Amino acid sequence: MNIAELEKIARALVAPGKGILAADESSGTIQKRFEKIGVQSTADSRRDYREFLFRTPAMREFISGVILYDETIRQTAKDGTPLVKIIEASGAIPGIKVDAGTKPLPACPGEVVTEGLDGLASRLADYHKLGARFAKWRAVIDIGPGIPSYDCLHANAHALARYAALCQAANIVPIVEPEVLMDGDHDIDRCYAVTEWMLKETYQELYYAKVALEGTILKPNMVISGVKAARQASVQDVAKLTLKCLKECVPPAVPGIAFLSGGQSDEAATAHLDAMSKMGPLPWTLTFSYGRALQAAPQKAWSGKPDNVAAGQRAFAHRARMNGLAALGKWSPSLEKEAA
Ligand code: 5MM
Repeated sequence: MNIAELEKIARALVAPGKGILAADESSGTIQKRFEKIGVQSTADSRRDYREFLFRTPAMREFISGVILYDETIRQTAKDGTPLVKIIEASGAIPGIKVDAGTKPLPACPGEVVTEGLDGLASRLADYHKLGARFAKWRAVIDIGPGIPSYDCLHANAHALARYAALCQAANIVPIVEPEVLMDGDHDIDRCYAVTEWMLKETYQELYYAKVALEGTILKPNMVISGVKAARQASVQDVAKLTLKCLKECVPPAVPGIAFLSGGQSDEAATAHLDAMSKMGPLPWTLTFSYGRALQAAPQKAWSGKPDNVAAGQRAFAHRARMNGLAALGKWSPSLEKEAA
């Protein structure tokens, strides 16, 4: 493990005004996204879509890294150029999702654990050869009556730590993603309590697994009201409580925190990041690692039609720019009207 090299990559992923494009939808998830826009999900349609995203000129200015799915890291563009090379040519770092998704956690009704540790060391070595310099593993924690349980948080935190240690041994920066879902009708205080508990467990397990925090990135949820909660917390409250929770739990050795969007609207995800960035100085750099909040607009604009590729790229460039500004605390709602 080369900690200096890992730290260099981690810091590049959270370079000022840049963030991560989470384009690592598994086949099932991308199919659901494509169904919404009336596009059949095939290897070619997935390639065409991702190729135009990665060829968008705004990548150079606002995107530091791209998280890929196994299929995508091996795919070539229409002209035969590997998609990884297109990402590298934009100045961004290729990354790879290495978890194998969630499975029900025995004896814990309604709870899941993320799998994928078996054979991970050799998969990481292969991915490094294919160009990946960082990886991602997502743990999923649901809030509901009587859940989450300690068993669920512990099992998921332990798996995250095992994954992170294996990544570092392969000279790959682990993005540690413990996602507390925003589904449900819980209030923001309940989200705070569960997020704090999961982050405490995660950093404890990372310590036991001897993970060098300097060579990691945290990808957390924001502390936010459940989507079905009667009262939705304000942007300022989300920003204040998220930062309070992160300061309680995340050591300053971590170079950066790249939030997931989790189902927030595009503009809410941007507004929350911007509000937090304006509340600095902070011990770590804040940025985005959004999937839906970066891609919903370009998917809609494209809708699978070759003639709409330019419109799709404009929509992606706009969201990338809005979030790049938000990472610097320089966004304002009026900028949204400038959608190119
Ligand atoms: C892009 O979506 C990712 C892959 O999801 P599946 O494994 O279910 O296909 C997802 O892990 C994503 O990277 C994060 O959850 C952040 O995405 P959002 O949409 O929450 O910003």
